Amino acid sequence: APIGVFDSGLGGLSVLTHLQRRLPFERYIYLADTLHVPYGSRSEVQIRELTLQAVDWLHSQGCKLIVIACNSASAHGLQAARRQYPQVPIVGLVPALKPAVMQSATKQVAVLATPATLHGYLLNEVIEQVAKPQQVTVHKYSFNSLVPWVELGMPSHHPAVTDLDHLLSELQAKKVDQLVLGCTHFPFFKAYLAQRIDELMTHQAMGQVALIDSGDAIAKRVHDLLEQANQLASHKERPRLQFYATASLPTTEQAATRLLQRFLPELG
Ligand code: DGN
Repeated sequence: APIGVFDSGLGGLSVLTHLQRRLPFERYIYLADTLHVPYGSRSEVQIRELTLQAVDWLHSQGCKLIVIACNSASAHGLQAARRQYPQVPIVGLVPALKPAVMQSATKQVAVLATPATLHGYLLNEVIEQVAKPQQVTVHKYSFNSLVPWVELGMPSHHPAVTDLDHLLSELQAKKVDQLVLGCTHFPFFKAYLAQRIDELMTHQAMGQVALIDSGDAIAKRVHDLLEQANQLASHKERPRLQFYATASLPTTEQAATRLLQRFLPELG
């Protein structure tokens, strides 16, 4: 049986890549809700409804496990989805704040995510339980330009580039040394950020900033769950990947291909 992977758009492809690396024998069904992307600025009720619809569809396709590869959808739809489908393991994403808190020397960390994730209960619980006791300050950032930039396949001239540069100057001013990429769209610009940080460091305009995402931890979690349930594929299942989108925009397929070819080797 396949593993279902769902995101509001193409961001979840960053998670899919980690899954495919760790679990290369598995078959995957990827669902991008391109009709409704972006989720980040929608209401909690809308996000929950859309997430339930997506999980429902993946469930109807016979998925043995479902990954909600979107922090925004997990923040507002994970609990409801688990209640609705108790018989299927459902894995959700939360910004990887824990490792950031543990590794921070300056005790200043930043989370870059959508407003929905930043307001959500899942993240704020981790802030209370992990960051507060360590006396680490968590700075929250959100830019509307970032998700649409990735959905377009990251063309080089886009307002998102200016926003990322603005973010870096903020991080420098606040002495942040850990940046959590709290949206599955964001690992795609890891390489750009790393290069800019290097340039700024050369000019002594900035200290080192570690870039942290949840992709590999999620893949490990999925592996462990399937292993425990004795459901790991024992040989290569075909087709390896079926890609579905809720709106057939001609640009979606092009953008997905571009992201996978051009930016995936850099995901790290
Ligand atoms: N990829 C989603 C996330 O991880 O939060 C957000 C994208 C969106 O729909 N705004």
